[in-house]
Amino acid sequence: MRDNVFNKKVFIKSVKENLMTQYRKDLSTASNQEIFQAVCISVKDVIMDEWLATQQTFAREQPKTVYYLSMEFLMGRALGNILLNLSAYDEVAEALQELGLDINAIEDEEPDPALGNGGLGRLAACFLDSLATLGYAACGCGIRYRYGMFKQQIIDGFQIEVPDNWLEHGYPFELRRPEYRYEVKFGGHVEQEVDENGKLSFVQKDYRSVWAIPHDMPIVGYKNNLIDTLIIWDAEAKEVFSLDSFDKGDYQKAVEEEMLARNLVDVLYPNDNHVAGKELRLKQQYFFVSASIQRAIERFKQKNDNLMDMPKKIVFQMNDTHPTVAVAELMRILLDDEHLEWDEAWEITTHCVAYTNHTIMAEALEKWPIEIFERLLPRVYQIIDEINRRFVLEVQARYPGNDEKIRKMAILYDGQVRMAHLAIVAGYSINGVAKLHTEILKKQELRDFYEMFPDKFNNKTNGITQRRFLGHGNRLLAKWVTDKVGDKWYTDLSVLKELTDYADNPKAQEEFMEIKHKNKVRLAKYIKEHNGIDVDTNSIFDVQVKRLHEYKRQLLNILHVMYLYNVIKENPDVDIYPRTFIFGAKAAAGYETAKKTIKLINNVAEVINNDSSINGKIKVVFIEDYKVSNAEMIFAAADVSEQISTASKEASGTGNMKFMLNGAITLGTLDGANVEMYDEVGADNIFIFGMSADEVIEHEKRHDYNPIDYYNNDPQIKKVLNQLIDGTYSANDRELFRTLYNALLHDKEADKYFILADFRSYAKAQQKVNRYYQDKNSWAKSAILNVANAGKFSSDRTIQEYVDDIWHLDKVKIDNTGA
Ligand code: GL2
Repeated sequence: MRDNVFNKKVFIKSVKENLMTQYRKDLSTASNQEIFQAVCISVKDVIMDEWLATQQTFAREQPKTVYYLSMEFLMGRALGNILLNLSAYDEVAEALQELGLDINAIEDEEPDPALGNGGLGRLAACFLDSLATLGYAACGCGIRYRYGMFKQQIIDGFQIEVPDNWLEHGYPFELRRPEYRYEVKFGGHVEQEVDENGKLSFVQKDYRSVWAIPHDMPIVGYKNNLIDTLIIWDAEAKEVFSLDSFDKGDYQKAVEEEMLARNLVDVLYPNDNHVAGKELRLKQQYFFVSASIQRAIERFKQKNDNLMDMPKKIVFQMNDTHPTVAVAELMRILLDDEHLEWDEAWEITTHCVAYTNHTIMAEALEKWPIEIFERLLPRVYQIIDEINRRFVLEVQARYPGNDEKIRKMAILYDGQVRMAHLAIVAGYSINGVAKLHTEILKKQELRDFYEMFPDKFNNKTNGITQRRFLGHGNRLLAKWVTDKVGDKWYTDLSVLKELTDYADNPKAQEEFMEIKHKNKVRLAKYIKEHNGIDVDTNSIFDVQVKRLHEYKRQLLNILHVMYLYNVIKENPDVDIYPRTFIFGAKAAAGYETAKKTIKLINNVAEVINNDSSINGKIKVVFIEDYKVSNAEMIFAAADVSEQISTASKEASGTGNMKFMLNGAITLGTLDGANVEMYDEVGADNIFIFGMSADEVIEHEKRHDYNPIDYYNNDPQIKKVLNQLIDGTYSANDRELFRTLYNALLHDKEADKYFILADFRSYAKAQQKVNRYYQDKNSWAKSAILNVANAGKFSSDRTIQEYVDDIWHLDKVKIDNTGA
């Protein structure tokens, strides 16, 4: 079937027909957007058959299914990825070429569905790709935000947020399924009723409710005919309110329900690793969780009549604390709708839910005021109260008289609902996302829970999908790898190890560097078009792209650039190989320090890039609107990957892995998954600097860090910091960067992220990079070894570990004759 449609001739005919039926246009008059839509319809035709065949197979074979509950799925563009996984990319590219069209230009017509902030949301997307490719029944469950992650514009060096109206032209790959809608209730109060058998039940009264309408997105497995589903839920008012209701006296209610539905899924909160604690956010969480669980249970009941068997067929993986209200919602449905006893419901729940922790940052730990919770979700709150009551008894039995334990571990405490505690008490598995992170959880953050439930804890080091981040993003390198080791790496990344044989081979090194150069030319063109800056494609491309956050220390990077600039100015003959420092980062809209850092980077760029006296030795570029689609191009072009978070703060990182897979050499701290990358690639092929996680944690405990000492004792550091407030980079407003200066030296928690403590060690590592790059063969060898040792970081490996240790899913084979 695939052969047929992706036969070039058939495909071209189908695209032309779609243009005619959709727009009454031919190729000469259609816009690229219209051609994009027409191409998608042709592709969808193929997908639909396989999707149906997959769902029929699932219905017949009843494999255990993972429901991956996540507030965020940072999918990125679908078309190219789908074509790649259908192994039709080249055919379609050629077909389009015959029509005089460039596939890249057509792909560029697709908006980036940006239903996520950063690493956590992109991880969810990589996981779905791996689940489908490995042949598992999986259902991603999320929210169809009308506005995804904002688009970033840089105006006069400042970040401006522009709404991301990704649905403007209609999204071709989503399928609206109103027939599978569910009601989700908010507010009101709970009444106790006694039924005819004398059984007590709890009924929510006077609530407001909305319909949750699922939209299905296909998740195409790689060359295996299997298509899983991502459900994103939209909200609709239950009754379209009409003046009619006025007479019935429920006009007010109808208006409120209309408003509730309209606001509910309007926008993704643009905070990464930080909670704003807004009531609407809790509504969003409950909304998609309730709908997803209702759907899972209804499907289960179609083929099973004993709810106690649910754990054999269903697992809910909670992606961070955001969906952990799932614990109580599942209990509620089992108790109130299915009329099970508490112990039965608890038995099922505690064998169906598992929790992944993605951060130890205190400001990211979700706690909701009981007042909000009780008002919004009165019945769910009652259930949490009961779970807490029983858990506290357990703690008391285990640690008699130890009130401290209760204070630290209770789910309800100090007027708040601690979502992580709810997840840990109910979840049968708790995992961190890199070895170091899991150890920190066990020894520090979740120590009491680890002591009580040691068997629940496990590590699952993150991964990335090689199909998007090498196969699609770096086609030149993908082809080179295939020429060397065959194409098995698409589904088994460990075969990259075989590239080790080429690391010392001068011809292979030359080919590799030539590909890197071509990718740099491609990025330089993008930078010229978007920033108007000319960059030297022979310079070292030194890249830091990720969300802007103090702990990720973009500030350390730019302070070092300021320092280098001083060095060059003072000593124009200094040995510095030309370097382009490339940044890309969005800051949460309300995060002032992060936004100031963006402004600083842009102002430094302005000064340095326009100083002809340094002969273009260093340049600084801030790429606007960093997102999945330009990320693919950036990774491919990078020589140096900056992974410089304060040790212990970055739970894992996944950008680090994407750079590695594309042959960039990491300059980083021993934090998150960098530790495991170091283990894989070896000390000679990575630049490590800075304090260890243990050292950082020690200083934090002892409160003995004083950044002023570094300022006073190191004249070059002093000079750089003074330049923040002497107008060097803000001639018209010397006070502009005062807050950054104070944050480093004078605020209460001055230099919270140990920038000055790590500065010298970082500068030294940078100096090593500078020297090493000039030894072309050694550099090429290390770069190739990075690719060769990236195999561990495939999300296929991660997913297989989740399956083996947590989910226990069945592998499914889809008959390729289709439906
Ligand atoms: C994060 C972590 O910060 C990041 O280190 C990790 O790689 C990802 C995925 O596990 O999760 N946690 C978090 O809240 N966000 C992340 O990116 N937003």
